[in-house]
Amino acid sequence: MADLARRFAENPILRPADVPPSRDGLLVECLLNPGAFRYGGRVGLLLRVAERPQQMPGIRSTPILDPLEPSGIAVLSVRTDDPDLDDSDPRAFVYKGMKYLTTLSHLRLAWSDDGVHFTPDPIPTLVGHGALESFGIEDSRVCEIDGVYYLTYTGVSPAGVGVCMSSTRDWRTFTNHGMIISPSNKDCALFPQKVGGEYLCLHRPSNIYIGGHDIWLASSPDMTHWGDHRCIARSRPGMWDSARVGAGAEPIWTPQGWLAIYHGANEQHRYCLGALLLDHNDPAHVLARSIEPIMEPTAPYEQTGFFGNVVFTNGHLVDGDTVSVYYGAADEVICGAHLSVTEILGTLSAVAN
Ligand code: MAN
Repeated sequence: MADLARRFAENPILRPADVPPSRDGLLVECLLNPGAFRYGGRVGLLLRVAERPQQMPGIRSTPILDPLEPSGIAVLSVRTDDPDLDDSDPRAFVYKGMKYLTTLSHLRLAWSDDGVHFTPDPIPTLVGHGALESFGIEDSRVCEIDGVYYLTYTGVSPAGVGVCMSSTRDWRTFTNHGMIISPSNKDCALFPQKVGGEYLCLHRPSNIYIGGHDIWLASSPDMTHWGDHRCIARSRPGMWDSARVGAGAEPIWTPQGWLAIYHGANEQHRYCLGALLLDHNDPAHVLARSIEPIMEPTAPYEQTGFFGNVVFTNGHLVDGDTVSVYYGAADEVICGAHLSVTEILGTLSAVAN
């Protein structure tokens, strides 16, 4: 095993109890998968804050955004002995044939001077809006291009799971660009610069019939209209990333190519991190890929939690050879780890295209 991550001694760096709920009647159940960026000399994380009402014995209750409710939120409550309920996954349940999430997520800023000790804002930064985000917004990547920070995150609703985008220059006012890639799609990571005159992103469609949960590349003239879709990295039967793969944060420019850290899960929903090396000028060309994970859930806070055996990243900062990876552990707490770009590159194996 080649786990290259030097975990912060302070892990977990943020826990649910560190963040006040967005409103009375909700509890912060989990902190997950933050975007990471630098702004004004500080490090910012854009946390995913997952909330729900206090769970009563024998009842599963979950909040849903509903503009017709005076509070803006409806609560669906179902008895756990209801034969129409399938409650086997802590993250989602099926009731009368409809799928719901067990928590409602919003995005919230946390700030730090040293990249380790973070102070979360007391109120949400971005919450779901409209019919395509009624089950919340999740897992925001943050990519800065020419002074504009682009946030690509997952919008969840009964219509499916798609990629939504907002942008900001100052982290106070935000422009909402709506859903830029339709369901089923998530894990959208923009490249930090144009390649061949076009914006690029990695994204992850989910196919139920033929195909799977693989990483695709797309290009755009304007960041909102995406085309030239190409499947560049598939899940690999029998390996640690056999069931699904998805991009992490923005690919990192290195002299050898674009280094893209990604997550992969197996059929047991064990989430690890790996990496791809993509050609500078034609990133659809995968030069090399991890055989073994570069990071696996080995620490107790990664193995046990709201959903155990998960390390999941969509935020990192690069300083020379060091990548500070911010990640969600066991879908419950926020952690950090340092990895070396050189060490990651040294573990990748050439891919025949
Ligand atoms: C999915 C997403 C992530 C989550 C993982 C592990 O990929 O919902 O937000 O962290 O599953 O549960």
